[in-house]
Amino acid sequence: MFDTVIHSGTVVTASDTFRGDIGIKDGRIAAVAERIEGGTRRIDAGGRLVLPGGIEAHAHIAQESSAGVMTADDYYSGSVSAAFGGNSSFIPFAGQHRGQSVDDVLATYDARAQRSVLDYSYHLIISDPTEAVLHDQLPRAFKRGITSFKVFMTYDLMNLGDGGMLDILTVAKEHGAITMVHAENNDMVKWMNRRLAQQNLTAPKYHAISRPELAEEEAINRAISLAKLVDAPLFIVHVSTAGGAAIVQREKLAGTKLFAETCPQYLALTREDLDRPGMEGAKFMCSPPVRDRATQDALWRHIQSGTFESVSSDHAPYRFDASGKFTAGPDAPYPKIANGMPGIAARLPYLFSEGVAKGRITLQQFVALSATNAAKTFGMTQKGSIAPGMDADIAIWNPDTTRLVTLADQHDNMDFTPFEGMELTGVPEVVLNRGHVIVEDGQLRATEGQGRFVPRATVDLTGKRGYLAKELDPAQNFGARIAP
Ligand code: DUC
Ligand code: ZN
Ligand code: ZN
Repeated sequence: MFDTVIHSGTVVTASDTFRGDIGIKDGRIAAVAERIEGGTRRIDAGGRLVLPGGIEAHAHIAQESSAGVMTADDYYSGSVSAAFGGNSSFIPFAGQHRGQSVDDVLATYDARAQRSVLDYSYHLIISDPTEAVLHDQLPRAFKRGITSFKVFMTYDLMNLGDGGMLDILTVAKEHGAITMVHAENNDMVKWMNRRLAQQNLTAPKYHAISRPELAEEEAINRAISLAKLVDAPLFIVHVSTAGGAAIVQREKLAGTKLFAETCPQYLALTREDLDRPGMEGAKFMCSPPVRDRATQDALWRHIQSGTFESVSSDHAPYRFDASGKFTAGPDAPYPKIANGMPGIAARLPYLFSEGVAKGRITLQQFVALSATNAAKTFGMTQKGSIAPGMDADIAIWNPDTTRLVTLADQHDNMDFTPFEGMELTGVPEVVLNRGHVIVEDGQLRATEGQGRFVPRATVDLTGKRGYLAKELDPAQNFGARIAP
């Protein structure tokens, strides 16, 4: 009766570890039991860990930056790379640039995503919150199950300003969507850029200097205040500072409707990497920038103690050539070098190795950080766990194999990986998406376009008390109606 049975493995969910078999039928998990006989196909997971397939909740795929630079990965190469990294689904961004309608943006990404081998959705980046966008186009996007947005507090062409953010937060809240934010203070960064330029300090390493920790901390604090004013859920992406993480921790304790992630690069790299010879440092430029060892330690402590829902890759693949980093020339000053680095295949192997294999986090935490929490936060209700009725999105890991990271193992369209040469323990050997084996024996088994769009549910705010500003409380504000 089963299409596939995965047997003899150690099954891990965000709450349990147990010896068990999994029966798969029509793309779903039909049974989990001590022993399951039969199956058209039987996969021996002896000596292996059977985990929910990863959900990559932060990736830039087939996306043009505000400066017009296209990522090297499209929905085929990006999803293939993610699959080799132990992921069964992903949620890249669909980016609105100013003047574009959300309907047109989504039509463009729908066409691009036809090539995906993984199930997918999009977070919708809003840079132009016109009345038509807010009250007509966004509600249409919610209706088709796009229940998360990203907004920017930095970059002149993306930054919404505080009023624009309040508008987006309010509309998102009305529809049960979550607003994600890139939190860096734009004016602090621009001021730093001017001071550095006056001294001709334009090498890649000055990118890290130009975006101070305080710029992130100030913006995280402000973003949370804006979200609290209208009691809207907020997700802080790519937290890179100890101070920023501490603010998130404090506000979670207060019951704020707040979620956050950090990324492997903030755990693995430091600003010294931007000081490699020649222009090599450009490979390590991302925003916010990588920091220092003390920050790495602090971020690990926040991972261990629950400040972050997820560790995401922020895969932003700009090649080390004129198509990516160097569209403004091989010696471009840092403000004109595309910032972002690849990492969609390395995210989970890095987190497993540095987290689980080194005893920093439990297997349960690994599963929560890699899949379960993203499924809950972003409304992928069929994914992120191993239980009857869920999609058969599964990754079978060999926890003992050690290998060195190579570019070839990333299976992306990049010409470098910032994790090159790192020794990592733990390899996702077999990956399934909705019951189809997509990676096995180091080979791709998927066919282009087999991934499906996943309509998502509204954000799960269970256990988040929220905040009622006095001035928005009709009982205290003379009856004014300000936000839903
Ligand atoms: N923000 C991201 O989330 N990714 C790449 C660059 C950026 O600014
Ligand atoms: Zn960002
Ligand atoms: Zn990003």
